[in-house]
Amino acid sequence: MSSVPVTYGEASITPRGDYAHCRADYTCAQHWERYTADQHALFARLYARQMALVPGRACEAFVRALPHLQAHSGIPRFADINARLKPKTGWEIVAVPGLIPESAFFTLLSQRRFPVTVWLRRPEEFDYIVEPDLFHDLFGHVPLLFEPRFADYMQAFGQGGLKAQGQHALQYLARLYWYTVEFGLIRSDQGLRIYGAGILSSGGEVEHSLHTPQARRLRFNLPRLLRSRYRIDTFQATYFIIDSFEQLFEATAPDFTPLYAQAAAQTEIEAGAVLPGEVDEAV
Ligand code: HBI
Ligand code: FE
Repeated sequence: MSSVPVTYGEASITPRGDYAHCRADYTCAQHWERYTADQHALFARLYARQMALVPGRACEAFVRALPHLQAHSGIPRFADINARLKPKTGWEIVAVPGLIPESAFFTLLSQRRFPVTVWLRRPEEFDYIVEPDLFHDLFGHVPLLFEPRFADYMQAFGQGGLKAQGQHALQYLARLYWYTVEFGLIRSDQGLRIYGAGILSSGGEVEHSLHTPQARRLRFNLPRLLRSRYRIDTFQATYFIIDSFEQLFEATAPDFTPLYAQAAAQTEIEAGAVLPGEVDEAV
């Protein structure tokens, strides 16, 4: 399987990673025994950096699930995490060489199989990396797969993605993924919290997402979100806030066809743009 350019957000990236040995569904072996001591140490440093940031800023379900990763001292075996994850929500993580074509990605999500990249960033990429690597996927995405309602949403998203392909609507689903799974915020009794993996695995965006006055924070509004463009190479300029994972799951339950038609008939909204009459949510 050769590495073909993959759409990631609004960019097309020729992914890093060894695709020569992956299966037809793009899954491969983790080869945990091949990670070096330096890579385990780098992973542990990334983990420690985020653990100094996420308590009090990540949503409760994320913080509660982190111990299931057993990742504080280095890179965990995916099989060990699956032994705890599968009984909880029916999800399992599968190893992939890196970014995979959208159809393969959606297919895995629809089967409750989350693709986790096997390669880890280089030390010089400690602070920033564009492509999802092992740390982003494992630390950012896997904890919330232990949360039943979010786990249901992720499978529904995969099923929706398979349907969207026939309707040439992947760009809209990519925006939904971006503004929820990657960069979503959620209301809690203790205040605004983060559930987006792209924020939770980032050294700088945790603070930015909750506090910077430069960013827009809007109530989750699906028609508005589906028109909203975004950037993959800077902190986000707009965030959407949900009230609960139930709200997210229910909002995405109906047939999206009319929503796609509505989005296609209206102009796109630039990242960070303010529409007349729109007000930011109180943070
Ligand atoms: N592949 N491994 C992997 N991980 C992703 O997050 C991913 C992908 N392929 C496509 C993709 N994300 C985005 O285009 C989603 O919006 C579909
Ligand atoms: Fe991601």
